[in-house]
Amino acid sequence: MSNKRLAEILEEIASMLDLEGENLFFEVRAYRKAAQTLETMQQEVEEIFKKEGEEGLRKLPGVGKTIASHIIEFVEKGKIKKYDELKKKYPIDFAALTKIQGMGARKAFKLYKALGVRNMDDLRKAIAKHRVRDIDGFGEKSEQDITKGIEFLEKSGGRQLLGVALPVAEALVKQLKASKTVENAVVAGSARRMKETVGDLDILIVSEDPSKVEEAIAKMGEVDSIIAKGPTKISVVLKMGINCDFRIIEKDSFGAGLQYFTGSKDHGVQVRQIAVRKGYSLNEYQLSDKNGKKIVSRTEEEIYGKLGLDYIVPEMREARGEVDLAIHHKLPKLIAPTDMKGDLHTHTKFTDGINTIEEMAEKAASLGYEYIGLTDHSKSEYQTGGMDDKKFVNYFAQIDKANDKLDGKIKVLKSGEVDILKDGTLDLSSKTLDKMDYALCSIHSSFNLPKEDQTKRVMRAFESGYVRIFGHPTARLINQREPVQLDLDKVFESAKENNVVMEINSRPERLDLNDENIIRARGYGLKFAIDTDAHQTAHMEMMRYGIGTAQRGWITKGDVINTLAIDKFLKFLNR
Ligand code: DGT
Ligand code: CA
Ligand code: CA
Ligand code: ZN
Repeated sequence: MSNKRLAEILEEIASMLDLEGENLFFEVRAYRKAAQTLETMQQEVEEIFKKEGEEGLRKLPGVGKTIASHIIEFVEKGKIKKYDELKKKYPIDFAALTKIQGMGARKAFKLYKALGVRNMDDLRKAIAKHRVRDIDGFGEKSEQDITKGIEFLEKSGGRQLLGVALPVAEALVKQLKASKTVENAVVAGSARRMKETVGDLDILIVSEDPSKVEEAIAKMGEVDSIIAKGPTKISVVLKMGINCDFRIIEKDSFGAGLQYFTGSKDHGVQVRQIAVRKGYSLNEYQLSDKNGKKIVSRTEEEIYGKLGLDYIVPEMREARGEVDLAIHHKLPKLIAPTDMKGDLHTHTKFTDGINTIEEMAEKAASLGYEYIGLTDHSKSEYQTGGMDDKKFVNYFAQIDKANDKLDGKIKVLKSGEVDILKDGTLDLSSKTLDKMDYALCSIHSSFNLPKEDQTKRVMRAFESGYVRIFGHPTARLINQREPVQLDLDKVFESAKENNVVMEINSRPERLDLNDENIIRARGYGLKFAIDTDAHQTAHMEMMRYGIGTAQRGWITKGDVINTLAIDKFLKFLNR
């Protein structure tokens, strides 16, 4: 039995009643409110009912006589008559269809009435026959939008890249904070944990006037439409294609709310278990003692502290052992953005970048770096204008010139992004490779080799002794291309033997290595380079995504080579 399923059912009843008619407005709202209560509650309603009966249920916010009777029906019989009856009239898979960007229950119902569309399969068929464009209120553009929405869902499971979602979340927060009715607004959920993809955004709002907040939300340009609203939660579809849940909380519950809605769910469960072991209880409002009296609620730090835990940063909250470390005061001190002293993977006009050497160097200097490594492509990447050995001679000469001009402001390092060819040889001569301060080597072709061959290819490259950094090691593109098949244990072992550093590529579609593979690589004692793979100056600001990913992999400053000051870094290279 799950609150979640029941919440879905109540939400669906609300949608169906909404379709039944305007006069049911208050009923619709009541169902939505109850659905919200259930969705975020920790205690199972079944448990409440067994202990306290109907009376216990009716104490829940938004649960009146009718809804309590539905809950009881569901607990006792596993179904709800009212739902089943409505469902006969609306045999539509609302949950699936409304995941499509811009598709609400109303539109789904129109599709059903006009074309008999009940589910995704039906919709796909109707789209293929171009029947949607002829329905009143749809049209060709709307048909195309639905097609795009379905494609996005299929490719990504509906999850958006962090690098796309987080800036939108931050823009929303900024606008909300500027609004008079909002005291505070912060990003929570997976975006705050810097997870590589985001299912939906979660934003917490402190305000005493929810109805004004709703107005402020509706006005924001990023918002497509409001899909559900109540006094504590407003859900919207964003134009970007994913949803955003805004939770309105009281200032006094801010810490408890933030801890709860940051997740992850599993981390939250573990933290609440600690509370229970101490005879306390923790929910989204407060940490309470056994008499239900509040202990703390205002900040996350206080909550972790009163539970005897060190503060755990959001990036680590994935139930991977961090709670245990926090109990024993053994959490690692994670890398911070200010630790970075250089970027080791960047491109210029010499291949497929758009800025000059000097422009890239100036940008790096403005970020406070001591060095920047230029890694333009080798010749096999011909579509990028990849350079042969001869062209690299000129490239390095231009870097020397730039260094003279920069006069110590920042050091430009000579490198190249050298293709690891299909057979594991490198794309440039050893003469060229010897002139580099370091070589960053990557796979850009033959992505589909069988695991054994792919692994051998990489190991052969490592054994050449020239690979200093292994660029975007699995070559995956999130939502676009699967990682190459590698026996990572063998690759990591070989990397350790041959002093190869693993890259954490900060580009939002790469984030390669990912958090889990970082943890694995750390187990082999490997070092990391966190780079942006910038193809223009602005890309250098994407370092934050690489750092977030590194933090999710429990990386410390000492694990990362480009946190070394320039002299130490050069020494490291010459080791
Ligand atoms: P996402 O949206 O799939 O990228 O991942 P999250 O982590 O943002 O998940 P979401 O949006 O469903 O919920 C936001 C946070 O709210 C989640 O990280 C923890 C909390 N939360 C949501 N539902 C539950 C629940 O049923 N139980 C518990 N303990 N926490 C929940
Ligand atoms: Ca979320
Ligand atoms: Ca959410
Ligand atoms: Zn690159």
